[in-house]
Parts: sequence; C-alpha cells; structure tokens
Amino acid sequence: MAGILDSFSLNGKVAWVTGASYGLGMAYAMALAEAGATVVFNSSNAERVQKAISEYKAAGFDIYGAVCDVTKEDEVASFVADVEKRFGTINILINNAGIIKRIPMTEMTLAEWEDVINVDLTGPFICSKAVIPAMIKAGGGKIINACSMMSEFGRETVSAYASAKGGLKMLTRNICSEYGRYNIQCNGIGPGYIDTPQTAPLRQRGADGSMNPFDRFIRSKTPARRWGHTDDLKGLAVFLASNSSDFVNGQIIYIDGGISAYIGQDPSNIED
Ligand code: NAP
Ligand code: GCO
Repeated sequence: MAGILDSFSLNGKVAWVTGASYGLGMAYAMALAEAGATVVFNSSNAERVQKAISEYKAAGFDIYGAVCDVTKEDEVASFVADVEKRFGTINILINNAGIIKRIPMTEMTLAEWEDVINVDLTGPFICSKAVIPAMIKAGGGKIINACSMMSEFGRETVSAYASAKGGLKMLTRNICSEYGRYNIQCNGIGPGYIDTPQTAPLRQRGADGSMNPFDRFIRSKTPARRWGHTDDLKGLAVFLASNSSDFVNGQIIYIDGGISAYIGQDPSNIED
C-alpha cells in the first residue's frame, strides 16, 4: 500500500514554473524537481535563462529553460508547444513570474500601471489558458498562482501590484470554479515578505549602514522577527503541486511568518 509520503511525490509529472531565472521561482523549480517532477522554466531574458540553467546544473538539477515573456500570447503558445513536444503534457503550472513598481499612484503613468498588470495578472491568465485544455485531456492538473500579502492588504506606492495580486486571488478562485470538475486544482501561494531580488530595495541599508526603516517595520510586523527565505516556501509548493492536495481548491495559503495574524509591535524594539 502506498505510504503518505508517496502522495507528495511528483514522479512522472511535468511542471512549468514561470519566471524561474532567480528568486522564488528558482526555489519552486528546485523543490518540484527534488520531488521528482520534470521541470521547465521561462523568463523574459536570454542571458538570465542561460545563467539559471547553469545554476540549476551546478545544484544537480537538469532543468529546461527558454525565453518566453508571459505577457506575449504567441511566445507562451510556442513555449508550451515546445515543452509538450519535448516532455509531454504540462501537469503542473506555477504562475510565479511577477514585477512590482513602487510609485505613488498619482505619479504612476498608465504605461507603468499596465506593465505591472500585464505581467502579474494577464500573464497568469495567458499561461493558464495555454495549459488547461491539455490538462483536461490528461484527466486533471495543478495550477498554483503567486499571490501576496497585497492580495489582501494595500500599502503606499503599490497600487498596480496590489490590484494585480487581488485580481490574481479571484482568478485563482475562478479557475477553481470553472475547471474543478475536470480534476484541476487551482490554488494560490501567498508569501509574506521574502528576501529575494524583488524586495532587496526594502532591506537596503543607509549610507551610514543603518537598518532600512521598512526592514525594521517588517520585522516588527512578523512574530518571528525575520524575513522569509525562499526555502521556507518549498514545502507548500510541493504540497500544492502533488496529489496530497487533490481536494484543496480555490484557496490562497498564506506563508508569511504570521504577519497577517499579528498587530505588530513597536519597531523601536527591533534590534539591528
Ligand atoms: P523576482 O526576484 O523579481 O523574480 C521575478 C522572476 O520573474 C524573475 O525570474 C524574472 O525573470 C521573471 N519575470 C519578470 N517578468 C517576466 C516576464 N514578463 N515574463 C517571464 N518572466 C518574467 O521576484 P520574487 O521575489 O522571486 O517573486 C516571485 C513571485 O512571487 C512574484 O510574482 C512576486 O510578486 C511574488 N511574491 C514575492 C514576494 C516576496 O516577498 N519576494 C512575496 C509575495 C509574492 P527575468 O527578469 O529574467 O524576466
Ligand atoms: C512591497 C513588497 C511586497 C512583497 C510581497 C508581500 O513593496 O510591499 O514588494 O509587495 O513583494 O508581495 O507579500
């Protein structure tokens, strides 16, 4: 009889992680590969794709990557056709690719707003639409969307990002609603504040070496008084990609060190 750990195995599965040339996407790709999946990834830049392929290889993973901008429907269609030809049906999609522009809303141009919405919300629409028909034919599949604290909360300067991530929460629920009958589970991962290139500016120290005020703020809002690390999210990615989550659908699972449950403490208590 198969043991409980077998339900977390991804052996025989093909997984696509979008935007996995660095950051959280790279962690998800390595986790799914370690769990047995054949993993493929894309990013918008040829140099960073090649660099990532070498990094995966150095870490012991043979992971296929190619340039594909998630906002370009034709590039996504070609990428999916290429992957299906090489490896077969894509069973797991992690819509991870994302950007942020931290600009006060009234100073944000329409082009800047549209850039963020296109990558963070329209991209997951395009990529999910590209894989769902084959998932239905295969008897089911897994779609995991990169949601955020900003799927629930706002803050200054992130209007486009928060709007996209709030929309992504509802796209997650809608894919669940529309395709759950075909054994497709669509859930969201909601990371808190994680130390990646995307959040590096929020931790950058002052010229005098002083702690970034936002860094101190986030530590005061997190019960563990630390930022998350990409390794903290690997287990949840494997869980949502595996058969162990076959009856979990339309959920956003927050992995935030407790930020969303905690009123926070006086930032002056946070030591450097
Ligand atoms: P990151 O370090 O900025 O990495 C973003 C990844 O997306 C890169 O691989 C980037 O590669 C790729 N990408 C950007 N635009 C793309 C496009 N148009 N087409 C294809 N790939 C594209 O971000 P991260 O911190 O790892 O975050 C990953 C995801 O988790 C994002 O959706 C983010 O919103 C979300 N998230 C992050 C945090 C956090 O605290 N870090 C928390 C919650 C949610 P190229 O630049 O080479 O294209
Ligand atoms: C910001 C951060 C956040 C994180 C993440 C939090 O500027 O507030 O970039 O948005 O990226 O989304 O969950």
